[in-house]
Amino acid sequence: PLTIYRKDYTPPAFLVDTVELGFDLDPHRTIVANRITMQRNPDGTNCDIVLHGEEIELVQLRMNGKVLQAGEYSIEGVLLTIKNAPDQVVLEIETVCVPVENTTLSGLYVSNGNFFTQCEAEGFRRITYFPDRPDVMAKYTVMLRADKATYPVLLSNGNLIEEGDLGDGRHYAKWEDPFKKPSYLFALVAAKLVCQEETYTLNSGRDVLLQVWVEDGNLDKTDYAMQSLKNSIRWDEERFGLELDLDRFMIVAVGDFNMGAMENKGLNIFNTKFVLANPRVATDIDYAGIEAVVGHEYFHNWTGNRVTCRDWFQLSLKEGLTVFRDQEFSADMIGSDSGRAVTRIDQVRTLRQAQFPEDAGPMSHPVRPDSFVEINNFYTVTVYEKGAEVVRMYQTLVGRDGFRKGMDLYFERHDGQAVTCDDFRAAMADANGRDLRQFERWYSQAGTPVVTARTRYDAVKRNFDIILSQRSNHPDQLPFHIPVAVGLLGEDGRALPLTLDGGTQEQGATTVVLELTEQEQIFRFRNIDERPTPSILRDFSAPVILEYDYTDDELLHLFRHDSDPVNRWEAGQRLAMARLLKLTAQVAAKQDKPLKLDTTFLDAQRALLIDDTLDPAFRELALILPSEGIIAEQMDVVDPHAIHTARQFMRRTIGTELRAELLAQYHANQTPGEYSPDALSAGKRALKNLCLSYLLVTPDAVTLSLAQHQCEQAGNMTDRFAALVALIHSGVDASAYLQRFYDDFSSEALVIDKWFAMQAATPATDVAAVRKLMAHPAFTLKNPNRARSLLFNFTNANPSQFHAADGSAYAFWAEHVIKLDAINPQVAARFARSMDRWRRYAPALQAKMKAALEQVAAQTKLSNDVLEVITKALA
Ligand code: B3K
Ligand code: ZN
Repeated sequence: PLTIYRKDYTPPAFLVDTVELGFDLDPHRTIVANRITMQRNPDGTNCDIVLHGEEIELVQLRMNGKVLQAGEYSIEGVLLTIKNAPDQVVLEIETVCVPVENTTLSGLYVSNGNFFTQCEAEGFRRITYFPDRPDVMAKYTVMLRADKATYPVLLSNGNLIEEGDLGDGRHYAKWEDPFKKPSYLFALVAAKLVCQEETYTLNSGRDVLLQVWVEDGNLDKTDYAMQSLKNSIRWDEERFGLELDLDRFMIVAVGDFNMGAMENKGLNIFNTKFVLANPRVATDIDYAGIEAVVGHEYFHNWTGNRVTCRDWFQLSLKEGLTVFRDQEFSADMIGSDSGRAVTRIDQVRTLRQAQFPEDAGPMSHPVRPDSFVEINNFYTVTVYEKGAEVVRMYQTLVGRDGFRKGMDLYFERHDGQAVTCDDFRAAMADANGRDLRQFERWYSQAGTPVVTARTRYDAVKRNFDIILSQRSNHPDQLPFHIPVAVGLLGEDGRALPLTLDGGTQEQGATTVVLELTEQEQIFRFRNIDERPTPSILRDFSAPVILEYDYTDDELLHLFRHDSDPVNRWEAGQRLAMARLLKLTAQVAAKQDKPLKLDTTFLDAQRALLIDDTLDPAFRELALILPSEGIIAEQMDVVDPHAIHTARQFMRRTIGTELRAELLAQYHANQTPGEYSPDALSAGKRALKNLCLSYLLVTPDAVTLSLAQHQCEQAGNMTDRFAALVALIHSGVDASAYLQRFYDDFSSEALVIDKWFAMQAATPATDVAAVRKLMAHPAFTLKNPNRARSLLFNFTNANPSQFHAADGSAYAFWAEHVIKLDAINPQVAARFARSMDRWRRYAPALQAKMKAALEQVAAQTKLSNDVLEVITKALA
């Protein structure tokens, strides 16, 4: 397959002014008429008209009114080329596609009998021939025609300008988008749907129509999405001065969708998972996901749509920035500092769980990649979440106000344009008078930098030095520009006021941001009366691995007193990790000595658990042990079974040693009364349910009946789900509860996904049990949510079974990568990545993983998507 390189970018030879699309929608044969007006690009370097097209049948092509004959154009692969075209061109293109056969869910497809589109990144070419690249921005008019009874709702981008009947049972709707956009933001929906709608008044006084479209029967699940949309609109006005530019904004939910949602101009299309919620079917995590994704897609309207990407290598320009914006939105919606910290800790967990491994594995790539085979493989945690960290670092370096100035300048310069990550960095630098040239390396250099800290205290001169150095695993990399936020704690736990030598911090500041730009630098704090405990990388101020030789006592001190909640949590994670690694080594060495957990650690956990001055949500996070995946990342040779045994031992010990306190907190954190997804209530439920899960590691009559009672009586999905998960993880027979859950929710697809997911992730579920679940009538590989819930959860969230010694789960993986690839290459390629870290496992497992990878590689009919992932894994 062909590799595309960033360095090969050339501007388009022709620019498009207007696009008029006509659709005669039929699931078996949709006819698309496309009229494009284009003109030669004065900045173009090539001279031919180049259009993309894929899986569509060309019926007729006319240029400036004249039908082009074979020979007057050429089609090679996905490219249609017209040589020697005049400077002004009107193209009229008629094509046919077959939506009902489109299982890739890219382009125009059918889901539950309704039509939807997904065009990012390169799906528009599956609808019509077009210069399908984001730097070609045009105005679109769209005419939709379809059977009225089957597809009563006809939607596209922008404003509805005309609708009516065509006779013969068909009707039409004409839509016009007043804004120029790249083709990847085109969308249409033709469906039988209903909507919740509302007129909303912007700060400026202008009224806009907001709609959330769902299938009939789901209108009782749209309130939270609508509320989140209104909150998003208000937040973007207040925080960034950005107003909704359309008179109408629509969200449409679809059950078959490759990702979370899509920011099509004025017509966001969403995975049902990120729209539908009521207390009966959705958990607190689902509610938080809806708020974040509704916000994310809405914020794209400015960061992505009004200002878009020049090419797909710049994807993080819109995604990193928009993730950062949705993170800030969610944090601001909670409001309190402690709530904000909880969202930050969640972000750090995601980075460590998913992004650090990606950056250390075969798919490692810079935030702005240099090459790809299939762009859909680069919608990654690196581009999204690390990209968001990169944006966050600007804010850390120039401050909140400085960041706003940078954003203002970015829009002032680039509204209506397709630009690059360099353009964004230049706006930040210029608006703040800062030199951010070195900062470019965050975009160009892959991998997670390691920052090592050493300290020395001079009691006579009262100086405390922090010596920071940086290194990377890539030999030829240059030093990064790293903001390292630091605080110092006195012996009594107080935050010491800081005087940094040569610094400009405010009088009395207790956190300062050190800027590490060289390989090694010394930072000196003056007037320090006692040897302090350093709190380094506060608020996780950079996406790095921090090495510092903390003693247990220092970590315990930080765990008790650090005023920075992220580092307070981090100290607990370090304490736990040290123990987990020791226990894992002991299990792996098969020593006869019984495993032991020290009382120091248990006492620290206990003290935190019962500290009512702390946010329940924070306590919950601080009590969760690092995941098996995160532990694996710390080991040179991964032994998943030893990790599992060690972690289970720790969980069991916490459960038994802290039994009384866990029970007390379980009862103290009940949330009686009507369900509310607010952060405080959700935090209480999270803590309560964590207590329950610890108590159920070794269940007894009392704890078992608590879980059973909660399962039977819970008034919301969060509690019911948590109780059932605790039961099935406890080892007792929970089949009756599982069956009851299934029966109660058999008509709620998203809940059935949970039913599959919770079973897939249970350590008792082996590959044979997964195969049995796949035979269940409710299972299908064709629906991405369903496939993810069972298959992905098994390979990614059930490591002790995925790595079964006989390699049977690897063979299962290979079989289903191949099966999924024949249906949906994007989903298959994601699934293929479960094997990314294969080289790190013990030799016996590694050999079996390699054999499974080779089995997939040997297939002749692989998609580019899967081929790229497998080739890189084996390289
Ligand atoms: N921009 C879309 C992702 C499109 C996926 C292409 N395979 C969702 C988002 O980030 O908002
Ligand atoms: Zn996005």
